[in-house]
Amino acid sequence: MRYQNPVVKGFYPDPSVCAANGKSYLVCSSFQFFPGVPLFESTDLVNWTQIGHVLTRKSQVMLENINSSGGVFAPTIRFYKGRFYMVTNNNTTQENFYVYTDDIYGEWSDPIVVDQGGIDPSLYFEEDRCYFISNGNDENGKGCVMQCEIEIETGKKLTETKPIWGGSGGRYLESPHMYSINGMYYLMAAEGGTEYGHMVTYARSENIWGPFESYPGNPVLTNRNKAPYIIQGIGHGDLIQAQDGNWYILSLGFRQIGVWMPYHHLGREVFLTPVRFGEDGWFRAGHDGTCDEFYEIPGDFVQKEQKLYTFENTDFNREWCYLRHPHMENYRLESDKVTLTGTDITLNEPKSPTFLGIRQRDFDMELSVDVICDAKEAGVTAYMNEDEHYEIGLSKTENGVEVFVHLHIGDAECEKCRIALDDNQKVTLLIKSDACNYHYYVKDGEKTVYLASARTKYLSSEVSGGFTGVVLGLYAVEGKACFENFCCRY
Ligand code: 6LW
Repeated sequence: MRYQNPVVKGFYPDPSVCAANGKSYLVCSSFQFFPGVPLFESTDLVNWTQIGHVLTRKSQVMLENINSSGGVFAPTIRFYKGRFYMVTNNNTTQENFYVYTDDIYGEWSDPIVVDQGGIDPSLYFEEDRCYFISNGNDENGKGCVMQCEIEIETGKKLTETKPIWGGSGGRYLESPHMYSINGMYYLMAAEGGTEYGHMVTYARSENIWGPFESYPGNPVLTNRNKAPYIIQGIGHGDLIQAQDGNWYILSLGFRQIGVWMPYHHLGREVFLTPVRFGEDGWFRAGHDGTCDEFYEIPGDFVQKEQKLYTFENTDFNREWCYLRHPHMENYRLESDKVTLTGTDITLNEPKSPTFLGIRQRDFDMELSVDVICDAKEAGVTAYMNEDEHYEIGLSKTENGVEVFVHLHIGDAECEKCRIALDDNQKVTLLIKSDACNYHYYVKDGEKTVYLASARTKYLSSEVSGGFTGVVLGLYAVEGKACFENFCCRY
């Protein structure tokens, strides 16, 4: 069957995947967004359906007043003896912790903290032993993969933490995962940093503590030399065997815009690359070690893509998210309607404004929503973080309602337009986007009135920094607003 990358679109970075009960499960990082760690299910590794989140209770994850792109870093999901484990790093508290569940559709446990530093923790189970792996530095301060054995019931370390592999020479050795395949241990990792130089590398050993021999063809997967090519940043992968015995890497990557000095604003997404083991026991990935947009793979399935997102066909506990820990008394979520009560917290603050977000999944999009505004400000934001975001919104004034388009780009703030509306009971706000621009409109009776445009470039990771991507948020500040007929079409 032919499929197209990315297989999960929009800001779903740092994928990790495991097989269980004839299906595959995938998790992603979530940073300052709540609930934490989106969770997906698949039967073919190409079609992924979100089934929920792992960190659904505030008590499982500290997000209070955390910085943007802090909070929940790259997770790993593993399945051992009927139990799922998700291990991650809260980068703000600098803690590595895991939670577990026996019911993938149910709640997960409270966190169990492991006293080993570094980011990108992973677990490897073998004969009732559990190895805890993360990135770190050796005694000379050089990046390396660190490992200890833990007691899985308590998280207690059973051995010292030891460096086991120093990588292939790239910077930012991250995302280590251990596998046992045909009697050998394979240790796969990311190097190069999570941007244009990103890559997947690996090493193998007969012993879980090493010494590890680097794959002579490292990096096994990278798009760093592929140009001009829309898919970049391929790295941070997890290896998985499909039910038919074939191997794949699920990794992050991003879709760049432009060729020279490119940029990307949708965040890091999930890409699937076929892997082949050679007679020599080394594996190779993709097309000469690169990830392509299209692949033909065995299997009788069709790649389906959801093109339409409405209140009715989504679930507030699945596709939608909040910033940090939301104050739920400010959200009234009904099957066809959302009422938000805005506080005095604005989108410019690294706090929890009244904000209900859904990832932007593609460049070309048409979003419309009807808003009844009884607030100082309410509307839709294309939100990268508190420093970079664009709004189309309504303001309730003494004389009625005004519509505005507001851009916030670092230290530059700009109101592109503000217009008093005649018919101001229920107003339809409209955004049309392509790769390079957002175009803003309001429906005034039967007429669609163009308001302003703004470049996607200034919401990109290259401008904003950090690890997130654009999330489309319904929001309100000081007062109530009701949103109906939400419709986001790709
Ligand atoms: C993550 C690191 C990385 O923990 O970015 O892509 C960091 N790699 O491995 C945040 O996503």
